Amino acid sequence: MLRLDRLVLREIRLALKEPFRISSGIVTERRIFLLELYDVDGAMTWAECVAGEMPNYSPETIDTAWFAIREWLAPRLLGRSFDGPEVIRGVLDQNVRGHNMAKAALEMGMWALAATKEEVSLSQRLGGTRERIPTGISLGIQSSPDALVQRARAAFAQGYRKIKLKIQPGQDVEYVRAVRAALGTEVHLMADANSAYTLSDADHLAQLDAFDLIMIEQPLGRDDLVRHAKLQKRLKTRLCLDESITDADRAEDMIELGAGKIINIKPGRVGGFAVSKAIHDLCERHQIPVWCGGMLESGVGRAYNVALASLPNFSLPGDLSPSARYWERDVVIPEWTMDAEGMVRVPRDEPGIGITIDTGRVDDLTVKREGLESQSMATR
Ligand code: OSB
Ligand code: MG
Repeated sequence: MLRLDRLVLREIRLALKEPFRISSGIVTERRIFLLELYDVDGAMTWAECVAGEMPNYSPETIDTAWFAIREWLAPRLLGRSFDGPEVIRGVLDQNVRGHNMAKAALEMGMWALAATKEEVSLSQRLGGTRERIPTGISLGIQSSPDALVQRARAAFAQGYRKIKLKIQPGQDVEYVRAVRAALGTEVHLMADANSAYTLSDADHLAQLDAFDLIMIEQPLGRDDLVRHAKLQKRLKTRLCLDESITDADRAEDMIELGAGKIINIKPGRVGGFAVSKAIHDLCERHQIPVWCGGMLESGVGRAYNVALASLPNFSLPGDLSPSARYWERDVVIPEWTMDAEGMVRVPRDEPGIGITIDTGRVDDLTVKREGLESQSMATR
């Protein structure tokens, strides 16, 4: 049984080693939203809400998620008993539309709390089977093809199993061509446009077919499954959807319409683990590969993504880069690492999320903190 009696919300600031640019914006310092969840029996876990600083990827931001959790979502969980984490999404969804990342932070935290209490790893609690996950890197838009080639070379040398190149109109075909020419045909390359194109760019995007990409991620609008289906018919390269897949029904729509052939599952974007698992299972039945995307998480969020990516149909490398790719120093001990074969280890033998939070460091980095308690706690 789960019963949350206290939550602590925190914002910490963590500077990226290098600014990360995608077609819709740039981030230099992450505003990271961490949560502490305390069960009435004394168990606790840390969780992360992956909403961004700006609403350029999804409509949510760290500020809207904080508000949604405090005002609408946390009050539904605090002080109530639940049989297990499987039921949490339904409770959070009742008459609250959207706010998936806010819902996910709580829902995933409840899965971790359950794993902690049952003394099993989060990976095992989710039904994960893999012990190591192949890792990919997502390279932001660079100032020139040469600068991108340099970063792609370094990533390849480090052992990454997949290299994703962010693209946008004006910085696409020549950039991808340069990387393919420099690294050769062995390396697994893909491109991610974060919705920067329209269907009228179809002929232009078809030029990318020459570079044997494993996929092109989210070229068109997030609400645009129909046009993605039209675009897919004009491309040899498989489309992968990210922003468009906000729930399991959208995944079904994608499959039915032929709007894409691969799904990037980010548990925050779909509102948590229950829906992530549903999408994973649906795709497995339809032989659609899935992989786990990233949102420039701290090591806390990474633990959740790694656990999810240990499910069997996560058959392509995830955007699960090690801590040192993002930060001078992470907030978890040990930091996340990748071996020379480009694999990240799943902490399957440790209960819960499987890493320790450097609480002293988190305290030092905290710029905003708010405690929420169940009514019964507050009055006793
Ligand atoms: O589209 O996958 C994306 C980061 C922020 C917003 C959107 C995306 C990304 C990434 C980063 O690609 C992946 C990572 O966390 O390493
Ligand atoms: Mg993406």
